[in-house]
Amino acid sequence: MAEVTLYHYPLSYNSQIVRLVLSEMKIDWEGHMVDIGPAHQNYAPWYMKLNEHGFVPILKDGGEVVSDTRLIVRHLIDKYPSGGLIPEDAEARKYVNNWVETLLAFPERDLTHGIVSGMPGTFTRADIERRKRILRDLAAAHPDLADVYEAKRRDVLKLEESIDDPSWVENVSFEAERMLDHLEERMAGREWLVDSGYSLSDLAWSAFLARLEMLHLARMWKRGTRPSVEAYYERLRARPSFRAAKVYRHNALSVTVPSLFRAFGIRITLIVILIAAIGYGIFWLLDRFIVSTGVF
Ligand SMILES: N[C@@H](CCC(=O)N[C@@H](CS)C(=O)NCC(=O)O)C(=O)O
Repeated sequence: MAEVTLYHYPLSYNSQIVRLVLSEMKIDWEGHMVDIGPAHQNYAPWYMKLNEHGFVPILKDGGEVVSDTRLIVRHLIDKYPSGGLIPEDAEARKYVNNWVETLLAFPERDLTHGIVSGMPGTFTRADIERRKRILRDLAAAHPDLADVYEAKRRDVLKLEESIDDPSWVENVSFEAERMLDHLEERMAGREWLVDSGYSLSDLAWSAFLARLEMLHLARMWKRGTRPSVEAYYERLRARPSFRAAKVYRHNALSVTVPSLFRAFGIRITLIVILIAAIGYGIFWLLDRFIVSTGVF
């Protein structure tokens, strides 16, 4: 049995960063999936007792429990051979740490939830209402954890406020563009961000770029927009850790559908999927045969 257990979720940006670190550092680990999708297993009392913020990832290493991605990465690098992820040179180390801090501080959650529109956007908003209800019920059912659940409910309200503010979501996308401009400039004629080779900052960028691609924002660097970033991302994608850590998924359904089953049961999930498929089908037919033939 591995010493290290990671409580994580396949689609979580922070979990992906830690999985990349574990893979690059060749650390043997065991995964415990905590469904932060509609099943909200991260709100379970046992989990909130491990991490009162109800976030993934959490790392258990022997008897030690470490929460927060920054601290988890630090813990792993301090305890195990880093495999060159941290450069020896002080100047390069500072540069690497700055990017890692920036990429970890980026409000990825606001972008991921705020950018979706149409039917997925409607589901996202409905799920936020459901989260508030679940947290209120859990606070009533577990008085010993009432404060923790109330704090988590405030966190959900903050997320709701952010994604309901189009100018905030626009600012966050703009910030991503600005960071990509820096990256484009830096990567011109370089293989990795620092001369000593692939580092923790490249690792963090690979999770960030994969997230943008999953949000259908790869146009930010494709088709000649930022050619150095495009070539750099290809190199990042080619690393064995990128595949091993399952950083990019072309389709999130393999994760979200089981989560829907867990949350609502098979029958209701199948009915919802059927209604959504019919809705999309009608839209597709209208678009293809009526709008494009000029009837409207
Ligand atoms: N400060 C935390 C943030 C982690 C975080 O935002 N995790 C997200 C997934 S990437 C999460 O658990 N979301 C569930 C929720 O908001 O309820 C860290 O660095 O680990």
